Amino acid sequence: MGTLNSEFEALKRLESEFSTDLSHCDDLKALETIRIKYLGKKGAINQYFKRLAEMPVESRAEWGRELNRLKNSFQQELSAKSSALKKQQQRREFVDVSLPGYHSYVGKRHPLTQILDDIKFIFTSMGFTIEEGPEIETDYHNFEALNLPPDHPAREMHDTFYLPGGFLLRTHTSPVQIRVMEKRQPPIRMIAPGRCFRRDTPDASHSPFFHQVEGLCVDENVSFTDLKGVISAFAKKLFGPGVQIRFRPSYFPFTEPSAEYDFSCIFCEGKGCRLCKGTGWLEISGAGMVDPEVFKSVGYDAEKYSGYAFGMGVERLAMLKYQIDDIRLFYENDIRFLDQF
Ligand code: 2NL
Repeated sequence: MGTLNSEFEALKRLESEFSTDLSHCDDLKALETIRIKYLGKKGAINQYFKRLAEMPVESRAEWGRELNRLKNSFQQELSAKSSALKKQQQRREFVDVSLPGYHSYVGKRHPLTQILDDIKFIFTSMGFTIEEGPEIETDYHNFEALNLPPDHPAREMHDTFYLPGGFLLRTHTSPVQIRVMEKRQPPIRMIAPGRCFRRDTPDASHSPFFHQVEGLCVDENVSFTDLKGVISAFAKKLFGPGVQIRFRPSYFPFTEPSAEYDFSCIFCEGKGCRLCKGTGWLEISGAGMVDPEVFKSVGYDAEKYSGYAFGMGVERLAMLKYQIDDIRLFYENDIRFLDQF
């Protein structure tokens, strides 16, 4: 046995080895191995106790005190570490693996955007361009250029939001077509999708704002037959190859002749149901041959050129396609509604 000092040195090394072992330990099983190594029957502390008898008598008391201090300190540290590890384990077990996981929500396009994208795709595939224009318009572009002079009774059809300075919120997207014709010579084949505004009190089928797509084709020798062909192709691409179309005579100041067009009911296929009110037909919108007065407004030669125009309501098409019975649902941004499309 060496000097007492070197024995105490050895205890210090043991103490620091113990703390290193403890700091590397991260589960209860490893902690038990450490306990056995230092405090077990054949552990380090007991080995030192056994050597007490070999000590010089005068040093035994001090040596014994020091060993007991170390033993108590090891015991305390082990039990503190043990409860810390137990707590950590409890926290881990708190995760209930039987619960359904969090799912990350995948966003979708708004149903109006979806149908608008379909409409744009169908018309661009047939050679139409997509044109846009301002929502705040002049009286001239919204009404006058479309053969609706200030005193025209047809203006009452549009309850208009008027703005200061002679401006208004466009009641349809026709002014976009006027602006395109002012700038460009035929041939023109375009659609004008966009938001429109009318002073309607909201109910299941009315909203003070809504979306419209208008189409316009101007060239030499454009006929009503071309209009029928384009509307028919559009109906079949949007709702399926079985869809029939029909035209009924009508009146608009900006077209002559004018017509309203219907699609055969996509729900009952023409047999008659609640959606088509038993008629077998769904009213879609209006169309016609561009009135020569409109060509005069934009400086086109009405003798040389002819053209057809048509309109359609985006909300109405979406309501038919997705069987939605209240137009207001489109604007409420209720995720329970939007999630269904
Ligand atoms: C409807 C359906 C329609 C047009 C819009 C139009 C545009 C120009 C010239 C001629 Cl620039 N027509 N658009 C034509 C027929 C119907 O909309 O029911 N409107 C009240």
